[in-house]
Amino acid sequence: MATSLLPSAVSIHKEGKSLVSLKETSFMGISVSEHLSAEFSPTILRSKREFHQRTGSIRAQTAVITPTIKSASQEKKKTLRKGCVVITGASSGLGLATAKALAETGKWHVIMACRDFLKAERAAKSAGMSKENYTIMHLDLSSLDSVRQFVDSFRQSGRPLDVLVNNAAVYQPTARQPAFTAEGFELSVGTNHLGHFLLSRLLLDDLNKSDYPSKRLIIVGSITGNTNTLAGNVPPKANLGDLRGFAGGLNGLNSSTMIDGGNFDGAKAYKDSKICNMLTMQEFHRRYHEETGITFASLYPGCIATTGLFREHIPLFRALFPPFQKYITKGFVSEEESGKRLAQVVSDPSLTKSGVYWSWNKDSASFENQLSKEASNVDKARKVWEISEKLVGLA
Ligand code: NDP
Ligand code: PMR
Repeated sequence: MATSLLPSAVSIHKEGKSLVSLKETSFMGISVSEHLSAEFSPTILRSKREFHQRTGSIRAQTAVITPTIKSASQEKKKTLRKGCVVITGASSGLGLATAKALAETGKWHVIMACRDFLKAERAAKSAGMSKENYTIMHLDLSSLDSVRQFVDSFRQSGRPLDVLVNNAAVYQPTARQPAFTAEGFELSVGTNHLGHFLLSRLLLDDLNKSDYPSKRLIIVGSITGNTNTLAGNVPPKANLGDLRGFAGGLNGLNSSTMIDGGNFDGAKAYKDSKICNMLTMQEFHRRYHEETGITFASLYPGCIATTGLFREHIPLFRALFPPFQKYITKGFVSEEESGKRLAQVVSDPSLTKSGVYWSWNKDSASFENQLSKEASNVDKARKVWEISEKLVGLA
């Protein structure tokens, strides 16, 4: 296949460096400040050559004329087709661990939708994933053009879409000034919520077309966006307010960069983005579950205190956070364990219920958890949906 035809085969270079200055930060009573030079390395995009054609067996299922005399081999093919799952942000942490867990079963082909192709390739290799079980495709969720290009490239690959996992996220707890997406939305909500919102809306059709027995759309949520928990009450607390900043486009020009219209706070913006993720999952469920049979789900995978999510936090935080979660809150979970949890939400036959926010207890057994009042507010979910549609150009 001519890779040059694919939008994702073009080389794009992000230019420049950005100097992010960190504000005075205190963790457990100790106040620290420092400066971080965040260098955005050029992103090399390549497209994989191994675009396997969709097997005849997938099509054959819809073209069987004499269903009464299905041969044993047809039945076998039906049960043996590999599922195809797209995981955003699969180059590290939870996304990588999930990709690995699913690839290892031999039952899944994982599309690792990542902004840094080389990083993803190295990560997949060092995780020991074998080549026939994954494909890396470029996706930068902080650019809506990139989201659209990804959808085009994915469609050109000819693969079916059986499960979509919206996992990628950025967290900027120490940024003094807001950063922005290509379209000028505050970076955390722009990437974690709006990028995924457009991706999910565009790929809903593809999911709907899949003939896989259980089609799922998963959006990773978190405890810290839920104010009905101790973790969710650590300041700054998530709060979308009356959505005035969101309605204004989060651009810091004619509106606030924060959804509730307040002053910029990177940690709050992340938590707000997680509420949007959880509200969006429920709104998808209300609008599309009955009609499509797709399972919509969110989850809190546990506190994976060692991941790259905390890369912009101060070194003291990064050093103390894992032992704090391990020995004090006991909420710590390893990347491997969190990957197994998300992999369950992708493929476990017992987790097909839609509209659910999954969590796991101390014995690592899954249960349906309660969302906070705000993260389950039906009216707010509808408003967030409608504003998001406008911001990403769907309405
Ligand atoms: P990581 O930082 O390890 O992983 C985040 C992934 O998102 C990385 O692969 C990163 O890519 C990718 N990403 C960031 N920005 C973009 C972008 N613009 N376009 C495409 N990909 C992007 O963090 P985690 O694994 O911890 O986080 C994964 C999910 O888990 C998030 O949704 C987070 O909210 C959630 N979560 C995490 C918890 C934790 O304790 N760690 C707890 C609860 C939820 P790159 O490698 O190029 O930086
Ligand atoms: Mg929290 C049961 C208690 C619990 C749990 C499960 C978490 C998870 N945290 C808990 C409690 C506390 N935290 C307490 C008591 C404090 C005050 C010392 C505390 C502090 C704290 C900070 C400063 N915690 C944090 C931070 C972060 O910067 C992390 C964050 O909010 O990222 C958005 C974080 C987290 N605590 C968690 C989890 C899962 C996180 C991070 C990841 C996330 O929600 O995505």
